[in-house]
Amino acid sequence: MEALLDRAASVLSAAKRVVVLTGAGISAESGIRTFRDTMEGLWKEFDPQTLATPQAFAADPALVSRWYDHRRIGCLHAEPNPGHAALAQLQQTLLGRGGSFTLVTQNVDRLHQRAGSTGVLELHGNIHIWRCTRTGREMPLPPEPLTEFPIRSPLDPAGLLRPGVVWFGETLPAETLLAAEEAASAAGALLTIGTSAVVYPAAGLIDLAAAAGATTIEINPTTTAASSRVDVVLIAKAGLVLPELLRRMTR
Ligand code: BJW
Repeated sequence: MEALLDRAASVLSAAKRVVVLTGAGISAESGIRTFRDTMEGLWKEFDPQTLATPQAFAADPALVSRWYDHRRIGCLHAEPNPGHAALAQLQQTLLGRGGSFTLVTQNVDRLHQRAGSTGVLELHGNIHIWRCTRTGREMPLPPEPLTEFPIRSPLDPAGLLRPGVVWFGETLPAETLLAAEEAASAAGALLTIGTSAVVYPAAGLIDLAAAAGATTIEINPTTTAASSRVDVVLIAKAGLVLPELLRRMTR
């Protein structure tokens, strides 16, 4: 582990352009369940992979919006953890050295921004802004849990509010995806953290960077679909290893 940490730190220090791709695992230590963890309590009989689809919303908008509202409130109550904080500091460190840094996240929780990261590319939208199914107009929800589902749109009597996230089968925000792909294609190093790397096109960014010659590093407590394709695998929790990586880069 020591040698791998040193190697990762020297790769990140030497790269002029660094791209970080995060997934649900980086927020696990903030108490937010990962996407492919089993749910608990009220929601344990529901499969997130079934609920996160336009088909589920069309079939049962009350159920799907209640689930997203429950998760939205969980995100509001969660706090960024040392992994989020280390990434915000890594951005400052690398920019201060004249390099470039792009943080691409699949997460919808906004914890990176709350930790101080800037310019975050949110591939799968975010859970705090909802939009009217009729007008497409977006709006934030109040900070307390809603009580009536589905949520009627205040903009159109025939419209509902849906979460501003990207469901399976929906396209990612085009400009955000393009910016992420351009950054990955120009990266000297790509660090993938806390993602099972099974959802595309996000997982494809790892291959895009590798094909362009970047050194790839993974942080995850278990091996993933990407582990056999990356150069350095750090089997560890993000909240423990990221501060240590940063310490080695700045000592
Ligand atoms: C820790 C930790 C700690 C724990 N520290 N780590 C190419 C091939 C095959 C399929 C496709 C393809 N291209 C497109 C597709 C179809 C589909 C897809 O990828 N399907 C695959 C699943 C088979 N993709 C799409 O539909 C995308 N749209 C699209 O491509 O449009 C064009 C198109 C349409 C139709 C056909 C073809 C093309 C849209 C994808 C949208 C994904 N949306 C979701 C829901 C968002 C809203 C919500 O949150 O509810 O995004 S699904 C879900 O998965 C969520 C996540 O962002 C995403 C990724 O999950 P993530 O982050 O990796 O979480 P987990 O739970 O899987 O993993 C957590 C990891 O953390 C684990 O590894 C743990 O070990 C680790 N961990 N503790 C570090 N402390």
